[in-house]
Formats: sequence, C-alpha cells, structure tokens
Amino acid sequence: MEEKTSLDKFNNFSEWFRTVITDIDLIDTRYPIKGCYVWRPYGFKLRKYVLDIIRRLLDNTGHEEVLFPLLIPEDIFSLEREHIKGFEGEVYWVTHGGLRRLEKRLVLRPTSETAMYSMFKKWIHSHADLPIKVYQIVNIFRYETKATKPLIRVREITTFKEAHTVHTTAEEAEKQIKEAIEIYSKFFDELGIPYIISRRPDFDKFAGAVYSIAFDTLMPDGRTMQIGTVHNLGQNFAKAFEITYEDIDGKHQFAHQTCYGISERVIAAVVAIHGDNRGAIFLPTIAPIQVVIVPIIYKGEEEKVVEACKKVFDALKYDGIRVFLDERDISPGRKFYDWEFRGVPIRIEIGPKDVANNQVTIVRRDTMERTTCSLDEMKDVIKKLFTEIEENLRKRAWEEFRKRIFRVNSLREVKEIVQNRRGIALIPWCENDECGLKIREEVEGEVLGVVLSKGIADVTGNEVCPICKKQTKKLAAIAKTY
Ligand code: PR8
Repeated sequence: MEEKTSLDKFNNFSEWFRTVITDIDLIDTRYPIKGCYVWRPYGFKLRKYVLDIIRRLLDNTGHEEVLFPLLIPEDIFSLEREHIKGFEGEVYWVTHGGLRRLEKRLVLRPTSETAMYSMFKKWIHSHADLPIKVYQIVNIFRYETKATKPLIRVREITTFKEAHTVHTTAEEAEKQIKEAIEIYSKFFDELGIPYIISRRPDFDKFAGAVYSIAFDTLMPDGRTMQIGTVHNLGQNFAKAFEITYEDIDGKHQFAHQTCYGISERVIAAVVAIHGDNRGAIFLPTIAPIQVVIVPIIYKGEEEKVVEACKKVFDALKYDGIRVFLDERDISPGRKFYDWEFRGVPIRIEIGPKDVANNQVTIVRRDTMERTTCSLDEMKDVIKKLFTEIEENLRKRAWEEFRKRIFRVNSLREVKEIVQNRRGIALIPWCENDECGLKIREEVEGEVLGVVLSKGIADVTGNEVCPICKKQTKKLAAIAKTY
C-alpha cells in the first residue's frame, strides 16, 4: 500500500473521505453506474455490526422485521397525492418484462410506504390488530439529481432501514414518534455520532407527512448531514389507502401512522467523525477487526515469537474478540501503518523481549498510547480499553460538535458562521415558512428547522424572529448541508 502522507481531514475533507473509504476497502466506487457502489468484505462487516445495533434496539421495543417486494405497481404508488408529487421525479420505472411492454408500469421502491400500506389495509380489521410496528432493511432506488457521493448521496441506497407503524389514535402515533426519537438517539449515542434534532420546516418535510423530525450531524468540512428522519404521517396515507379499523363501538376509523428511516449515511458519519489524519478509527463495537497482532521478528527468534502470537490469537478468538494475526512478509512498521489506516482499535505487538517476559505490548488507535501487560492480564486490559476507546471517541466527537454550534441573533452572524466557520448557527425563528425561506435566502444556508434537542442552547422567550420581529421561544438551526 502506498503511503498516504497528505491526508488532511479538516482542510481537505472530500479527498480524505474518498481515500479512506476506498483504500481501506469499505466500498468500491468503480461500478459503472452513477450512484451505485459495491460493498467489499471489510465494509460489509462494518455495515453488519452497525445494523446489529439498530436491529437490537428495534427488536427490543416491539418492532418486527419484514420483507416487502422491490417492485410497486404504478396505480398503488400514485394513491397518496403529496407522496407521488414528491417522488415522481426521483423514481426508476420498469416498463418492460423481457421484450413485452408492461400494461402496468412498475417502480423500483424509492421507500416502501405505498408497498406496505396497500397490504396493511388487508391486515387491519379491528382495533385489536393494532398497533403494527414493523421494519425492513433493504435497498431502495432514488434517481437523485444532485451530485452523487459514495455512502452520502447514492442512487441505490443499499442500507435503507425503514420502520413503519400503525396506531388507533393520534396520541398513540405521537407516543411512537417519541419512541422513535429515543431509539435513534440511543443508536447514534452507541456509535458516538453527535447530532442535533430539529423539526423540519414545512417546505422541507417528507412527501406525504404531517411533519418531519430529523437528526443532523456535522461533517468535518462544516456541512451538516441528515442521518435519520422520523415522520408523523397522520391519517394522510390511511385515507389514501383506506386503512381503517373497527373501534370498540363498532365504528370504522382511519388509522394513524408513522415511519422512520436511516441509511448508509450513518456509516459515512462514523467514518468521517472518528477518523484522523492517519485514517479511520473504528469503535470496538463495530470494528471489522478489533485487535490485530503484529509479530516483531528478529533473526533466530522467529519460532518463539510466532508461537506466542498464535497463542494470543487463539486466546482472544476463544473469547469472541475479532482478532487478526498479520503474518505477511513485510516490515512491522508497514503493518502498523496499514492497520492504523484501517482503523483497528487495538494493536498487539509481540517481540522476543515480550516473549521472554511473558507479556504483550498494546497500542490503542485513538490516542496511540502504548502499554505493556502480562499475558494473564491481557484479556481484562483489552476489554477495559474497548470501553475507554469508545468513551473517548464519543467524548471527543461531542466536544468538537458543541464547539461548532453558535447561538446568535443577527442574520449577518448566521451568514458568517455557515460560510466561514464550518458551524451550525442557532437563531430565533417564528417557525413561519415565509420567514424561513427568507432566512435561507439571506444567509445562503439551509434552515434545518426548529431545534428540539435539549441542552443545546437556552431560550428566554424574549427572542424575536429576525424577519417578522415577532416574539418567539423557538430557535432555528441553520447550516450548509449535504
Ligand atoms: C423516508 N420512509 O423515506 P427519508 N443516499 C443516502 N442516504 C439517503 C438518501 C440518499 N440518496 N436519501 C435519503 N437518505 C421515510 C422514512 C420510510 C422511512 C437517508 O424518509 O426520505 C437520509 O439519512 O427522510 C434520510 O434521513 C433517510 O435516508 C430516510 O429517508
């Protein structure tokens, strides 16, 4: 592997990101269709461990996994007016089966509301059939017209986790929105991804939703990235799809629905946020390889060292640790460099001196600190280090994030922050669409929406919207976005 001396995450993020995700073999960007990428084995493992976390969180809160078809008939896809309006410019159409033109065109799902809800109608009869809480992790297709970017804006989203719920009352649906926010908060907390939660302005909500709540993180170049969304669909789809249930009095009522989703952007975020100029840094929980063992070989002592390495390998593997023994015929320095670049959280070095002393040398990737410990202590030391690395990465990421959030009052300051200071500006806002659009125009940044996160900034209630001068208790988050 070539030396990557020029990696500069903060000053040239785009190059850093492209180099890291391709050269550590997460994905291959050379597939000959724009916006479609290949997951390579190292990346696929990372993806799997990330998905294990969200699966656990959903399964533990009563969600059940399902799998719906990729194809949706045109008439069903068009049932909800706002939804089709929002998505028609973004769908891939299937028009032929072999040589025959299809009578009914089909779309490749850009999301599965319409596919699922046409079936929910058949599943739901009485209040006893509710709630329904299901999710699937699938690929979807969106013909994105903005520039595509691996993992961040793709046309085949390969890792779309979409959850869909159905409830009897609006209150139940509201409760579900809160649960979804809690689940995503836990998910991003486990991954050490900092986020701000906001309610999207109406002009930016999901097509067909009553309102949308989003999680945004901040990338090293100062642009925010939407990493998850939670939508309250009200009865919009229930009316379009005739999803009704018989209540206790025997009356037919329309159901209330929510949906929430994440994608491979989450993986883009963990790579971008925790990495440094040496390359990726993976949290032990999701690292494809958690511990790498590098033998330090001197002539004449090869056998002893290799034997000790194998013993350590077996012991760690036995404990369920994802461990790799690097026996390649290249210098240890080269191996160090390589595994640091690939983000392996812990390296174990074993040389003749270590063998003689019954010890190993351990280097942690996040701080590059070295320690030695006896073979007896090794497993405990590694487990403790896993926790410490995780806590350190999370703390570091949140500190960096908080430093780049600025509470201001004037649009001039907002503009300065989003244009030159790579940050998120918080400014009072009356929550009116018209004022939001004016703010957006004046500062040349996006209005993410009204901040819902607690503890990000205080409001007194005496704030005024910079456009209409009305008093407000709300703050808008504004940033350049992906
Ligand atoms: C829904 N329906 O669809 P959403 N590339 C990568 N990630 C993307 C892309 C893209 N082109 N587009 C969106 N995402 C609802 C909720 C079922 C589930 C990611 O919602 O359109 C973004 O992180 O907001 C987005 O927040 C998430 O998918 C869900 O997409």
